[in-house]
Amino acid sequence: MAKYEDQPIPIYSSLEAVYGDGSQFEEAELRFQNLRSKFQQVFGHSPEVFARSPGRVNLIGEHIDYEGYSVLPMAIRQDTIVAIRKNDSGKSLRIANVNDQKYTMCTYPADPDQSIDLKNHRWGHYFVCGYKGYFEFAKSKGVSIDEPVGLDVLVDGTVPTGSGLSSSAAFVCSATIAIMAAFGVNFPKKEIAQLTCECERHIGTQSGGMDQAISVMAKAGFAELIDFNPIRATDVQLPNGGTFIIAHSLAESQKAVTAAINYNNRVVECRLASILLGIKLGMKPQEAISKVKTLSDVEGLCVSFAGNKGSSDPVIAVKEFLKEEPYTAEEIEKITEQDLTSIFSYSPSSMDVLKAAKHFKLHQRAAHVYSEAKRVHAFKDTVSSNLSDEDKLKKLGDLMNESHYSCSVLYECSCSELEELVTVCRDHGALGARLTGAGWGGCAVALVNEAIVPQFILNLKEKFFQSRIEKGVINNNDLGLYVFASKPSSGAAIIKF
Ligand code: NG1
Ligand code: MG
Repeated sequence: MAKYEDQPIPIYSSLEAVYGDGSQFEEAELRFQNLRSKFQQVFGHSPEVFARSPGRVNLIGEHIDYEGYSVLPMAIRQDTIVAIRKNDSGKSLRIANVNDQKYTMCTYPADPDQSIDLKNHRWGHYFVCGYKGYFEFAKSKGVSIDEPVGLDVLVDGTVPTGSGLSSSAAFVCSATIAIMAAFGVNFPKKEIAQLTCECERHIGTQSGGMDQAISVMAKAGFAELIDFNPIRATDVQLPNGGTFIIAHSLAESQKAVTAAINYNNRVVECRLASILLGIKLGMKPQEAISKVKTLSDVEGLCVSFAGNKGSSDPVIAVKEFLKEEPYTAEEIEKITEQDLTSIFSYSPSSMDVLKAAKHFKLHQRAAHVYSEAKRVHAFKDTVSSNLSDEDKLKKLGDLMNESHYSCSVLYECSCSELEELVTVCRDHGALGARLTGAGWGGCAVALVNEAIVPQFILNLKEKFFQSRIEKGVINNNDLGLYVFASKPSSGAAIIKF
């Protein structure tokens, strides 16, 4: 049998196969019934096939996937389901949502070459990412494509948006897989993981590939160590006795809208840090600019430098060669001997970053990335060590706390609500707690002894959520959407009844 990542997306004919036979199945049954009847109502015919893909919680390894480093997420039960049918009569993509109050129907031409209007963000843009990406991929694979046909699409997502749980990847992956299923094609999971990552970049964030990789390749019961170049997933069996609790800070992070000052800004800072390190460690400026894309590209040079000082830690080189005070563009250009705008001229979203940035904190960003990359391996090694489960959990908690500190202080991707939430988690018995996903809002993940889970959730309610319920930020009845325990769930699937 082909290796797991070489297998295509599984096609199931029953919901039990996807959702098990517990409460998740019952909920899924209702969702699929609703999707069918609503599809009929909106489009006048029934859907042909469904695809689902889950959100994820990242346990450790934040903001390092786009630098080429391994990360360690697990899929969560919340997912996006896309119902689809080819629509030969029209030449348009009609994208509707079961939540039509919040997400009104979006219509686009059935044209794979259309450009996405990034200045006017609409929820349907994520579907078009999948549509464009699929055609680019199919072309590169030599799949023969008929005239582009229209598609009718209905979406039902339960991953909270703007929460660092990858609602966007759940949508992009389920959309792309649904489109493939509608065209009757399927590919190995690892290729779909790569393709969907590229798809999502059409939305203007320079994402790494973590979210799509875990959404496509997850296996129930396991977290996954995800490696890049090439994408690979290794099962990680978490120790017994610990539960991961996800809690929402209630600050929504609109990454697609704030990319130029947050997410993409950090991607640009990392690239500049890696170019400068390359130059300081002996590369010619032009050579560094053309060859060095990520901090992982210059890690070898940094480690050799550290080796002369009796260490193997690349952060030693960061301390030696990148000053702590923020760099101005002019200071960097003196070293690169080239204008920043010409270095990044290939990337419109990076040009937006340069326009918005006042300075660049290269030392801090590089120190975060190299130290976080190490923590991922320490996490994985702890899990597979001979320690007792109790000692493992304690060590994993410590690593999560260190990761949060680094995200907050060095990478500056936290916010006051997340700081408060993480503190409340730790004050009420969490072994470790950290922001998860891109940050600047969204969720925290806490590792908690199984025995205290109910009390822990009650404490969070009282100390973090109660005042927000009173202010009307959220409704008491919805609390379960904002704080919940999570088990590693399964990855993407196609469902055809
Ligand atoms: P979220 O915020 O969950 O969408 C983003 C990126 C990831 C990764 C994390 C930070 C996208 C689609 N995802 O996740 O690739 O870089 O931030 O670790 O942009
Ligand atoms: Mg996202």
